Amino acid sequence: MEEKLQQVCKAFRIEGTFQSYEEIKVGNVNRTYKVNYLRPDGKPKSYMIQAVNTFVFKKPVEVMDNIDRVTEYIHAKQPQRTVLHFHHTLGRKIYLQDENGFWRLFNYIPSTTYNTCSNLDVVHSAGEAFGEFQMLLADFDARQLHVTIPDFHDTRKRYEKLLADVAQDPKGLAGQVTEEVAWLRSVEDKACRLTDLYNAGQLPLRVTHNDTKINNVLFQPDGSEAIVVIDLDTVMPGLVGHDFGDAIRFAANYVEEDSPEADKAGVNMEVFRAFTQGFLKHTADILTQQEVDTLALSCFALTCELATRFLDDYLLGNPYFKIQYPEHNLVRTRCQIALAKDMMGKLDEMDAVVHQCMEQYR
Ligand code: GN1
Ligand code: MG
Repeated sequence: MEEKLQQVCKAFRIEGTFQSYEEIKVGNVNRTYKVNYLRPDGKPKSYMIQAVNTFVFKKPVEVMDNIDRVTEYIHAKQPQRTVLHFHHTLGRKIYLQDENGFWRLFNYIPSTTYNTCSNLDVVHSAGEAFGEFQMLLADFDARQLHVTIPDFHDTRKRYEKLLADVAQDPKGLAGQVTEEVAWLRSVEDKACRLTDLYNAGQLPLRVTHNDTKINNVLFQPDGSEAIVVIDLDTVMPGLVGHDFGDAIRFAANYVEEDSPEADKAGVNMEVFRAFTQGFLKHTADILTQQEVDTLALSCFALTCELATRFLDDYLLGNPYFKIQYPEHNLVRTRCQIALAKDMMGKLDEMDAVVHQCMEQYR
């Protein structure tokens, strides 16, 4: 690996001498490495290299094009803001495609990240960061972006795919998951309501991040202040509920998304409130009433949707999500289902918090 990473650095014209590297084990899709260099002036400098998963991102050049457009747009509006800086190859490309894969390289930003988080200041900042991202792109024409993963958050289609794969059962695993499938089916209409409302023309299409896990926000190394939103791979046209719902699914859960202790999963309402307050601070002015009214529901929708995705991947032999052990996707599924069940009982309470926070800003 070391040799490959050095080759990549060379292609991106990194100067100095290679010191060391480490794999950064975050993300369920791409592989990420931090490489440490000594610059010609003797100062240390680190870079991040990612091998983009081309099974997931079938058109990685379009992914990079979306990222480029969106970061340029934000940079033009707020030049002082930190953005990810992707290096260019000699051919002026921000990626390198070779026989080993699809590579990109960006500056390492000294920072801290969080997975589950009970520090409410951090959660509030994360909400602000994702809300601000949404707000800054509110006037960006979503049609300019490539749809890099078609139907990414089409919950109906995710259900259809799961049920088709349960029927086909290529690995003979469906018998193990009848309970999970039955529960997901029992809530299908509720889970798909966001998708249905969009299809009925009742929710506006926006530019969305689509992967708003709190660990996709970099924070100041020693504090709770957010620096920048990262992982723009799935920036695409989408619904505000996709960003809000996915963020809550991840950050407000008492346990990590793949916790084997599914019985401990559930929404921490304090975290929910802190994130919502942060998120609405920048978005209250741009959201439609229907969008506001469906924010709580979107959390349930996104949680069920991800459960169908994890379960489907399990049934297919895990071609999509990286796994650390054979049952990993099943464990993830169970944890998401447990969270969704808890959300069902808290929907009214969540909705009330959303409306209280809106009152604060309107
Ligand atoms: C994947 O790889 P990562 O962690 O950025 C996935 C998201 C899921 C998430 C669940 C392109 O994101 O949709 O919500 O795992 N990304 C893609 O942890 O499918
Ligand atoms: Mg991602």
